[in-house]
Amino acid sequence: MADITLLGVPLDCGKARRGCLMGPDAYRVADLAGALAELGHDVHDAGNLTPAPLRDVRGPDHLVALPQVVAWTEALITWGAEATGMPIFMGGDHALAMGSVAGMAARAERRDRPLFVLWLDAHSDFHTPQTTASGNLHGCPVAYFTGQPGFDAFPAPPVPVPADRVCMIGLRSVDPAEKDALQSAAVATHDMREIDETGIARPLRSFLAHVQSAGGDLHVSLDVDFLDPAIAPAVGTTVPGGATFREAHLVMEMLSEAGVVTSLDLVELNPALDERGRTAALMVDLTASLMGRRIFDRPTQSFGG
Ligand code: 4U7
Ligand code: MN
Ligand code: MN
Ligand code: MN
Repeated sequence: MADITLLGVPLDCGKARRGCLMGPDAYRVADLAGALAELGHDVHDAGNLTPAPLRDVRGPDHLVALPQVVAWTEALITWGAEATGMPIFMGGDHALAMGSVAGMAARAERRDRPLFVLWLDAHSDFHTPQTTASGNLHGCPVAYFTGQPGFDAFPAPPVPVPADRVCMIGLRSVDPAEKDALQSAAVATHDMREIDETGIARPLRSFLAHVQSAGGDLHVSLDVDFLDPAIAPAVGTTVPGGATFREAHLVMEMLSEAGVVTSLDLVELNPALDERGRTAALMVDLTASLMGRRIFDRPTQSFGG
């Protein structure tokens, strides 16, 4: 059974529309801790993280809340590098993944294991401060933690994650600049067009085989907008055509059976946009599937590297 630490990260400055700061409490109200404890895990709620002191940092003028996002990134890297067991980062918007992933990469290096990242999102979040048109830093974390240039205002990621250890599933909104950048990067990108044709299990199975054969740690970053808005309305950036209820659960069940997941982000939940807590409840149920809730029991699976 896992030693799970829930960390609230009420970061709400990766974009203009507010609400994600209520995410950690929405997960507490939906009893994420209870759902995981019921599966036999040891669960500890570490409360909410506080950002580092604001520094006078400079960057392109159109960036939203740059000093604040830098301050959160610093605090997350410090916290993550020292974390033990299985951290679950309860967001907060996706800008928190700059620090959660960079921190987990630092921890993985200390354990002498390569860190892999599964990015479950409608968006590729591969902008740099120079390419983002919106100025919203929640659209930039993957470029940051893979060590793309242009993040001078930020602490350098202690251990950049090589792009070929990142797998994106669920894509259906990729901006032209991101498309260009992804073309010359080694990130594995699986859009909804591919999922429609091959099913969601195929790309996931081959990624999990890769992680298993490398003996890696796996960080999963779950953006609410990975899910179809019909089942997950509580997000500011809905894009139609997302993962269905069963596709999402299948991903979580396969991840659980692979036995490689070592940390998780739950991001972009905006409780102000929810309908009677249904999105928060779905995110809790998906996390429970990831942590071993089953229809019928199944053994740990080798996905054949
Ligand atoms: B999220 C966007 F333009 N690409 O840069 C941008 F479409 O964390 C969206 O995945 C970013 O929700 C979405 O603002 C960030 C936009
Ligand atoms: Mn995202
Ligand atoms: Mn998204
Ligand atoms: Mn979003």
